[in-house]
Amino acid sequence: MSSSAEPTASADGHDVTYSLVVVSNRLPVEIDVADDGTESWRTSPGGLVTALEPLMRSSDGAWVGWPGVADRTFEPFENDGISIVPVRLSEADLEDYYEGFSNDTIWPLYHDVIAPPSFHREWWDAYVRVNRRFAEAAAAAASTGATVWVHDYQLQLVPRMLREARPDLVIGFFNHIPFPPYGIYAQLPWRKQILDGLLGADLVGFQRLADAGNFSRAVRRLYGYPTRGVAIDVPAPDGQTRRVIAKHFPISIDAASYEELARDPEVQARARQIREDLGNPKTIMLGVDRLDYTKGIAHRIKAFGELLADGSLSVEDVTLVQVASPSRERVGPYIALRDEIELAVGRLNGDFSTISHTAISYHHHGYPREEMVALYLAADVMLVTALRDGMNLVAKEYVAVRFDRDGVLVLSEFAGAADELKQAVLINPHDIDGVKAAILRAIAMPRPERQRRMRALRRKVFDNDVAAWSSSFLRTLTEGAAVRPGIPDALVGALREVSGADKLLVALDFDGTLAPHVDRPEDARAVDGTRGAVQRLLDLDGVRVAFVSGRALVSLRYVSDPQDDVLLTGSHGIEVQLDTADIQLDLVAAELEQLETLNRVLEGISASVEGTWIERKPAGRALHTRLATPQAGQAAQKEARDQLSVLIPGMTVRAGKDVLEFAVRGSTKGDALERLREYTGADRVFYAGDDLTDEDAFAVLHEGDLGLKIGAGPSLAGYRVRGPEEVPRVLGIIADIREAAATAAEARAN
Ligand code: GDG
Repeated sequence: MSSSAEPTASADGHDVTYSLVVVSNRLPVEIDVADDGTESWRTSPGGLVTALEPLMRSSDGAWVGWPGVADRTFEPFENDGISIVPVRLSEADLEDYYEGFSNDTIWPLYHDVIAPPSFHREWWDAYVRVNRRFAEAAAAAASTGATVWVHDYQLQLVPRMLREARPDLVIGFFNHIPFPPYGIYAQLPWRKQILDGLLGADLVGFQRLADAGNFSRAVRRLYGYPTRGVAIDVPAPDGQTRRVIAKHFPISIDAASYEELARDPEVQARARQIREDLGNPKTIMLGVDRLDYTKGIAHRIKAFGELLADGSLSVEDVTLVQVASPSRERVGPYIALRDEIELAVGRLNGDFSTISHTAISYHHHGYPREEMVALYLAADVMLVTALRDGMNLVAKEYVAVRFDRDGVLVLSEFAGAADELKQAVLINPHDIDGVKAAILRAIAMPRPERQRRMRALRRKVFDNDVAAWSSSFLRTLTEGAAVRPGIPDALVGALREVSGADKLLVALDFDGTLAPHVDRPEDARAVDGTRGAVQRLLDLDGVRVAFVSGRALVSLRYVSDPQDDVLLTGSHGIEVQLDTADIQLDLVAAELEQLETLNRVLEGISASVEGTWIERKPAGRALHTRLATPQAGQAAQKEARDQLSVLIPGMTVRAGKDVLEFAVRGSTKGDALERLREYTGADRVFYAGDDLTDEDAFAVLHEGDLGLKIGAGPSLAGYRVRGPEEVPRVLGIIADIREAAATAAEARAN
């Protein structure tokens, strides 16, 4: 029997399935061949992996993708706590699906046809074939009702293929590159098939608002489906309509880890060394790009060359460092681009470099991340001149690294990042005079202005980091997905297993699990049938029932009106009542003082924002914002976070639905469940819960335990039902099974 935190194994014990499956062209690992020929896997660090790691590591997540070597078959394996499902690509697949259709048809088409896209029918056939292979691998890896998140332009047909094979799945797609305006998109001979592929998803995510708008317009033009705001109503085979959401989710980086690297003394020493090695110029300008025609590298070189030629700048004072990391080196336009750029660099250096000063320090290789960060630290001016770019993470990395609040970002308005990073010096890279003026302005910018802009930029990047990005995408995806009513067969089987325990603990969250959510917390009541089902369990030998809540225990007792034998834990485990008449709790003097500060700050905020109120908890306070406007609610929450992070650093903060909870003592429902397990001596646990705080409890379940998630949303729990109305039946099934077993045992004894 599978525990809820473990992947499920089929009868033959081989096929393992997962409740969260990420699908991308490349896996987050690459093969490392040692001198003696032995091979091992190495994690390739990227923002996406970092963002999804916590979810993936919980071991019910898997990553499906190509491992980076052609014509090799690898069995699924685990690397660094992440389950990896490799998809095989042949050399021919690579040429036609990857280099051809993905990088020489879709890539240029989606980037404003900066280079002319090539249309070849055999490339399209390969794209369909390989997309199907990815879809099949994902379908085989996904457990019933799993969430599958497909990434990027190489896999646009996967959502539809997956939906056809597995209508039970919740499917999300994120496009990392732009989605073009209809006038350009319409050139694609397979324009209807691609849209249909994407419409197989429940949620289609884009970098910019404009991209999502272009997609919806294309759907309207080519299919005529009604769209309103972010919603598109797509006809479904059953004659109903299925709602697809198309919305922008600007991607970001793991900003804190970049800042941490930048604060490393060795990295800082390296930054100083770089400046010295360049001959201590007054200004270092930096460009970091994959060598790609979308990045506007030639435009930047042209502008710099003209500034040197007209005497506005001199190589004694200013050096441009250009990292152009090798990319797609077998694709035609990229071969031509490399020649073009290197010719321009060579010419410019020939014209302007001196023996002691090089105009452009050009590097056609990839560097370790530490070196990139040292370069960002050394750069006074960062040049991002993309002609079209989905987001451009380099711009965000530069900002994250500059904890000294210095440095100037020159940023193309055609990069997605420009939507958020408005305090950069924004440019139109096609306007060479404009670029030249921006460079001069950046070089001469007074320090207070540099600092003011950098502070604002940093706020943006740190507020929306990659973890915020992925959780916002997944939340939107899973909240939109409906969970079917009824008790799935697989759940009945799992209940049978868990009910076989000698000592069984049935631990139940209250709000959202036994009782539907209501506006006023004091009005919450368990659904009909709950009390009777709980009583049946209490009457059984070897079964204990506990309520596990985030509410203060008195409040839990009031709303749940529990039978005497029910064990209670409140305030996420800070308060307990285990077969005693009284609630147990202890706080030390320092914690009481912090509690007072907390109270004062929140009362100040709540008094000034209508629709917010404070809930008192024994070891903390919760700021509720449900009745405020979304903007005011968010602003109030942010204000509370900001003030309290300074006044009481290290305090536990927990975000729920329209509520922000602060606690002077960290404790989770996971802690509560551990304590209950120990107290009852249970050898198996059944836990049911509905929200994020219940995930802490699911995370501490053991092999053989059962986690039941109530409602939609990403979860570590292995099973799911629609809402509290199903829970009495689930409890009834446990009671039925144990009663039947007891009767059978009695019969045997007689
Ligand atoms: C696509 C979209 C979107 C580059 N050279 C080295 C190196 N890099 C790292 C950078 C950055 C990443 O590669 C490049 O990301 P970008 O966002 O700038 O651009 P694309 O590769 O085109 O990415 C883009 C992105 O997807 C995410 O959605 O933003 O618009 O085109 O992290 O630092 N890293 C190391 N050495 C190098 O030499 N270590």
